Amino acid sequence: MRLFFALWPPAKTAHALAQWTHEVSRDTGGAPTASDKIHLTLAFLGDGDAAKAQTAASRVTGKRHELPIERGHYWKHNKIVWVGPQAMPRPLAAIVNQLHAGLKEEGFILEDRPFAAHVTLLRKARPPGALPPLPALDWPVDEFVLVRSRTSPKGATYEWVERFPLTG
Ligand code: 2AM
Repeated sequence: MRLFFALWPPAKTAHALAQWTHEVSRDTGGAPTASDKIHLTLAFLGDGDAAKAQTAASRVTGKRHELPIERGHYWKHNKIVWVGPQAMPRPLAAIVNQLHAGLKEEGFILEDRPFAAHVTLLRKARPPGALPPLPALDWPVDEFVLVRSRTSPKGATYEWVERFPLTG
């Protein structure tokens, strides 16, 4: 069982991303993320105490904003195709910084590497040629969620533990 915090896109946005992924996969092969599992991870906690994570998250005061999905990219080191913003939106950086600081105060040990806002769409993909242009997408960030992930031979199932609305 693993816990993580994430942003979830509206269903329409997820479908558009899934369609784009399908197009990419004709070139690269690989395993696409199911539409309802498309997300952007804010913090990965691994196996931890959900109550402590909830305490940290409830202290975050963030502003609502839009997440621009402007670029697609391939990471050779883990063979994933992902999309994300060109630059980290300031309100999102503020949320991530507060969340990470709060989680550390609650005793979580987070990864040392700098946070990279990415939405994984294809795993085990071959390097793509040119990626097709991304569709126009709306991804309003009104809340973030604490998610419990259970892995089985069939893949991961996600269960939302709590939603944290942004009020600013
Ligand atoms: P990924 O998409 O780049 O694999 C649930 O596993 C989410 O947590 C995924 O979005 C995953 O990112 C992210 N994550 C970050 N660090 C992870 C780790 N060490 N193990 C598994 N997932 C991790």
